[in-house]
Amino acid sequence: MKNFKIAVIAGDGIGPEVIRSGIDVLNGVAALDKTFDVELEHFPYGCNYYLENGRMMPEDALDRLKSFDAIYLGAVGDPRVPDNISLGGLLLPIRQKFDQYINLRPVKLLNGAPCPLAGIKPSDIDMIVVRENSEGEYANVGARLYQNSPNEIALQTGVFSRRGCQRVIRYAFEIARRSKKSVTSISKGNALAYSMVFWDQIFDEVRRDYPDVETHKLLVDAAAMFFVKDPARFQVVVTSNLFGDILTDLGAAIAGGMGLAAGANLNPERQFPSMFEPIHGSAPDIAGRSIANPLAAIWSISQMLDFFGYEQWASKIIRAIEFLLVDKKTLTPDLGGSARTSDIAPAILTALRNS
Ligand code: GGG
Repeated sequence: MKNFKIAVIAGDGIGPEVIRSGIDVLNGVAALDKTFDVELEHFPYGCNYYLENGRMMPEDALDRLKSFDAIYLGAVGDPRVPDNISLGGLLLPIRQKFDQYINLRPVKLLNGAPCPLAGIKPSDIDMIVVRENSEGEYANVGARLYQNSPNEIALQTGVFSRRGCQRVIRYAFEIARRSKKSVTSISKGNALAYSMVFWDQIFDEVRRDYPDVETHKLLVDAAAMFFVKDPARFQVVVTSNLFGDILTDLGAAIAGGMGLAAGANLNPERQFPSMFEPIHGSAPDIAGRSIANPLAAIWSISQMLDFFGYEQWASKIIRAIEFLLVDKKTLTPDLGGSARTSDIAPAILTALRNS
């Protein structure tokens, strides 16, 4: 029997509620599969931890997390804590220190999911966004000078290394080659003459190794427009940290909402644990009301199982989510239903048992 050790950081706001549903699905799948088991350890890191201890997680947190097979993260953010502290004290250091340089975010309109765009069918929105996840605009290099004076200056530098750009672009090409899809690189070389011209150059270099893969290049502003006007043109998308963050929220908006958007932070070499999360934040306005939609958290369990090599369970979970969306009987209020958060995992497990 294979045993997977999962570190759970439920985090803030609706994080603990949605993570509970994801864990129920994971345990349920393990019970149905019978060839693997999961061992969970909960870590109380997040904004409450910060308010008590002055930091988002203890100094040795990364050492503690290092030996796990995966990290399952809920949400980070609390109105009582500045956003740069909550993100910069937990999510970003985990991604960077564990070299989770790939952020895989599916933007896929499932059958039954709401779409605000007219005349769109599910097959028109089916892309995978490969976001650079370890450097770029989120490297957090910069300075504040002459603070609180009229001459005050803030500097924020992007970090784009040859190795960092090459490996994420190559990863996108490998997905595209395997799945016989096109790759679209999204950058902003016309305005960002150092970082993004460099990104474009690396993209051109890497694509020479993949003559079999159709490629496209777009400026990020045009890409944002096409996400809305013609999402069918995108299949595999590769882009920088900041652009990927923004475009995948737009992607969520066209593909069912934030309650259906999942992300995998991968260290493909498996030298460190990878981390799986719903991409939404902590939604403090609805926390504790049992109305949060846990489908994104459940989708991220599908990504975790896929990464562990259980591709069939990964697809079955997506089909079970799709069943709930089409059936409409067990959906949370954001999707037009009246189910509670805790109703969703049992419905997913019933759909899995019937599949
Ligand atoms: N689900 C984790 C979470 O709370 N994410 C909020 C966020 O601000 N994420 C930014 C990012 O993914 O870079």
